[in-house]
Amino acid sequence: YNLTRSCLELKEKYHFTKDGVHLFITSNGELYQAFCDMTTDGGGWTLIASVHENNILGKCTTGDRWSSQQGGNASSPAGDRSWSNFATFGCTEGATSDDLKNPGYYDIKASDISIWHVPNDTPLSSWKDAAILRYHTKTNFLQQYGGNLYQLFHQYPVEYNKGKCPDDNGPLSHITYDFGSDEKIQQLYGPLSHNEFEPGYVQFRVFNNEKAALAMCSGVKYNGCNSEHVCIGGGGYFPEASPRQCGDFTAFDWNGVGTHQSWSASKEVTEAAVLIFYR
Ligand code: KO2
Ligand code: CA
Ligand code: CA
Repeated sequence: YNLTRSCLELKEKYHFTKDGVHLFITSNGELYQAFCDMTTDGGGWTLIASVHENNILGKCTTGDRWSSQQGGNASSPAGDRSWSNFATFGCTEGATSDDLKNPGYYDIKASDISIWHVPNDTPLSSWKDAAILRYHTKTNFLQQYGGNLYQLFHQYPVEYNKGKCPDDNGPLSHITYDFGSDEKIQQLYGPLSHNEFEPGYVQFRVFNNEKAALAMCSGVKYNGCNSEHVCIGGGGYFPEASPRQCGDFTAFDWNGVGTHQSWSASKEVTEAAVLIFYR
């Protein structure tokens, strides 16, 4: 068959029905492989990224590709800019052991996203069964923001001091659960965070009290302004107790790593990669 640009195209043109890894081509002719979820809600989902926390105690250090690998510093307010550039990294089979960003992130024109929270180091064949949460949007919201996250984040830059909480927080969509529930999301984050969010959504580019920018609140709509304990990815500067909130999983460890006390998230969510699919 001729190479396609997404799992959706592969499904529609060639009727693939099983989950697995396939070869794709971008509009410029770049080849890459990606995992397809061909079963959830009719399938056609392309895995384009994963956000993985390799060391929650490393504050914007090596491995913090979705925030900054250069330390927390006001002189790099947008950090490594991975949300809005053409850099790619990682590989599909390593999506639960390191960060992944493939060319589909910017090349595919999509309508919706699907998210799986998968325990670190889970092998590909077990991702779906091992996931602690799986959900997707069905609102076609991405169409309004250029068809992918690359375009969305050009409209809503992930950069310190580009806006304030909550007035300048970015787009959101309602989600449908494929595995999990609102209650499960509540359980995963710290008790003090519960007063600040509403489960059942995914939201992009939110600010916190100190005007630090966070990229994605996965599973929740953030109403409060201490989003650094729940939302992931971000710019390169988080003023509060700098650099303690800087990193891919920002300040999930504010009251201890995995303690689930006060603002700290559970060990379960702190040690699970966030896999992002387009359709
Ligand atoms: C706390 O005790 C504290 O945390 C706040 C953070 C949470 O994101 O902004 C402030 O730093 C505050 O000064 C204090 O350190 O307050 C409900 C209050 C929590 O962790
Ligand atoms: Ca990382
Ligand atoms: Ca705070």
